[in-house]
Amino acid sequence: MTLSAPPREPTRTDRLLAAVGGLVAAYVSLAVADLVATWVRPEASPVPAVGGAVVDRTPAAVEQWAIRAFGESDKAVLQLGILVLLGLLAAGIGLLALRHRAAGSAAVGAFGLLGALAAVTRPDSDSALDAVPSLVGAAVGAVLLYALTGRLLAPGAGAAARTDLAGEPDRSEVPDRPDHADRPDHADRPDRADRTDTTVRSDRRGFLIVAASAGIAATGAAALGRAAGSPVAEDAAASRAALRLPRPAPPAPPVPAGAQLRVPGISPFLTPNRDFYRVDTALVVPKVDADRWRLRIHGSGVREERVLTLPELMARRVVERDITLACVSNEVGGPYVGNARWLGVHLADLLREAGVRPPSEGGTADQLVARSVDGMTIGTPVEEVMDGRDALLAFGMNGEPLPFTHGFPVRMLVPGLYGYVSACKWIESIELTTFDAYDAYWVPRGWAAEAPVKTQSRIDTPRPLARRAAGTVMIAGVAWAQHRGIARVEVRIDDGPWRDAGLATEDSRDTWRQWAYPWQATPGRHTLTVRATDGTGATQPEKRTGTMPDGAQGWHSVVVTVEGA
Ligand SMILES: Nc1nc2c(c(=O)[nH]1)N[C@H]1C(S)=C(S)[C@@H](COP(=O)(O)O)O[C@H]1N2
Ligand SMILES: [Mo]
Repeated sequence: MTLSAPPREPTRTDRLLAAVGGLVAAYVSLAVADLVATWVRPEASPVPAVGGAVVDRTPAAVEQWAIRAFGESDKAVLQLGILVLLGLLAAGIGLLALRHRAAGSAAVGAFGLLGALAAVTRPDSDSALDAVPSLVGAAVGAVLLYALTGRLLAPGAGAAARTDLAGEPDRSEVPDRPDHADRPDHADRPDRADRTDTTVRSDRRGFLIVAASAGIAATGAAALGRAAGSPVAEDAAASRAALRLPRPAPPAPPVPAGAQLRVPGISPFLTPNRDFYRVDTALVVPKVDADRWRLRIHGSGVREERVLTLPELMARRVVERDITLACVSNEVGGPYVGNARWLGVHLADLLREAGVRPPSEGGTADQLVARSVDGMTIGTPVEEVMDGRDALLAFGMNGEPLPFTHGFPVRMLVPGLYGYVSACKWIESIELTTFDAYDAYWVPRGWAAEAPVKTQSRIDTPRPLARRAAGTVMIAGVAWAQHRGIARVEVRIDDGPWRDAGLATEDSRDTWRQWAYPWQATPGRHTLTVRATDGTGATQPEKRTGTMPDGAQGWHSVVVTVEGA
């Protein structure tokens, strides 16, 4: 056989298989990387790492749109998007490998480097080890792709037939052009074909066997890895299970009985933890080991830098407070608000002990920047934190340690401020600085540096487009204006007069307040509208505005149909 035999043109089936080979190699790479990441650090797995890098570089407008369009599934959608894009690229790399075997593997390696780069440049990465999952995954993928395309690359059948040198065409060959007639009718002898590089033939059975076994092995290994769990996450889960919450002194009074109205469909006064909304940028929920957790307090006006452990924090005077938390991304009538009973310590006391004074007392720092283990930065006005309100470092939520999704082991909370400027989860440090000197995470993304909660009221029942029988229909919901309190809620039917709704007993001015209005419903389509007045006497403005830059406002209304008797 001579080397001058023209290589066989890849058939459509070869191309299809090459693309499949690219996909299998990518899948195996990711599964291996994910498995390695369970030992290194789950956040260092390539998809969340690249996803995190994408989130951080996403323009504010796109991020806003994503939150609006996909709500709390925005992260799932992003990861799915990355996987789809990766799938297309992987198929392309498979095709490239068919043209140039080494180039295909090099491309897989390049993606591995990209993943590794994303992992080590994440703000929560503190070790070059984070590059390992992507690199190991890519190495395995590159070798696999090389092996797979080796099964396909063939000067093979067509050329063989023409030159009558190669001997055995692949029996499974289905060329684009019908040239079966030219084929010598020889038996398949793969061993001989492998010996001379000019007689390489498409070994599709071998391809499928390698692809399937690699795919199954990777899936199995990944499943085992998941089942065994990440040692990192396990330590954290064990530390949470072992945590004994301290008792508040004095114990908080129970929620007043009248704070909870008996109206079906109304939001419960206390939101159960599993129903509490979740908004954050974390693609993998940080699992912090409480035994290793430390909080560092430093910066302008701090006499001496302090580092606290969780037992030290819990040994302080512990308070329990009901506080309603709201997200600035909550549209009028939206779901990103919840109310819980939090257990924690007063942040202002800690700051005073450290020597910090608020600006009104001549303090040098007007901004407190809380930083989380995953690199989030949240800027809060020092004045509000120290003005006597219950700004907390919280470790308990509705009677249990904070759930991982809500910031275990410790988060911040400042009644009256939106979460993005006050409620840092997985907190690890507090720096005293100025608004001039530092922009926290959301600020360059178009959100206001300071953002007190705007008064909002929401109709929980009836739901939009509900149908009800004529007669008494309870219209009910919640209203909130944290730290100012809710003084009045009014309801309007169509263009009628505003009528006072009944208010549930106030728990505290830092919590939302339920309201209800018994409506004598008449047949037809009706628009129900609500508005609230806060403790300062300010009534919600009618005009709706979007959430950017400092929170939505406007009246919430729903349209319902009342059926005749
Ligand atoms: N570390 C960290 N803390 C965070 C965020 C985040 O993305 N990362 N999001 C903030 C925002 S925008 C809100 S509204 C609240 C939401 O808290 P929840 O998820 O417990 O409801 O957390 C805040 N704390
Ligand atoms: Mo938020």
